Amino acid sequence: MTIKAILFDVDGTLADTEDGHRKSFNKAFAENNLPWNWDVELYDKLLKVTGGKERIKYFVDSFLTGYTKPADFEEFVKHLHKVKTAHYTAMLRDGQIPLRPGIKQLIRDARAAGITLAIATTTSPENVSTLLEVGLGKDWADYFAANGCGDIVPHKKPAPDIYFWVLDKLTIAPQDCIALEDSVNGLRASLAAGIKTYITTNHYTRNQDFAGAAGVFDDLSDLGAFYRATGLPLPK
Ligand code: XBP
Ligand code: MG
Repeated sequence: MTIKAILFDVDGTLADTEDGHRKSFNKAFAENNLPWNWDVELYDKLLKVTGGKERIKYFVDSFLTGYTKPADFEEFVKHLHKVKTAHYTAMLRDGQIPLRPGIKQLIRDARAAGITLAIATTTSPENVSTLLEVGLGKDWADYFAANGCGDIVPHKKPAPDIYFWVLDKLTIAPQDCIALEDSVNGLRASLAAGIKTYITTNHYTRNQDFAGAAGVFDDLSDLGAFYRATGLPLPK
């Protein structure tokens, strides 16, 4: 297999973002006078559902008792999520969430080798652009031939929709790509789209079941090992 494209998940994969998301949700709740606080243990459970708005609704439906939803609940969730996104992107702009080890070099090496790069994530577009502008520079968008994110598809991961969207945009076959993911939800999405998938784990995903993955790494600090495992061309 000659790898023609690498499709990157964002949260947990390009950067260790989930605690930044968690703290930003909590700030949005506090500012809206909600006595909700997501600690690490609870957030681990809430990560079962991808997408920030979907996660808030899952929390309300499955973890709250005695809460009466306001009549405009959908709008309220959108508002909370907007406030959360403002806090999260401020953290990114402040440099609080760096790219994970090896990511910047992998992107540079793959680009130099003529491999197409793309984003396939559930997170919001402004989160992707801010993370990558800070991590890669103002010209970050030139690196990626497709930027699949947020609400552009009807079903978020573990549904394969975002991967199908990206494959379509790139007009490339799944057999010519690899995906880089960090979670079982991401893995289910990429495998369902027929894409060979490598995993880098993090605090929240370390103990998940990655059956079906082509390889599982703690991180990409040893890029040589990753290139040997994937068959990606080593830099000259
Ligand atoms: C990541 C997510 C995201 C973030 C929050 O999943 O589930 O929803 O937690 O982002 P994956 P938003 O890495 O599998 O794509 O609040 O912007 O939705
Ligand atoms: Mg992820």
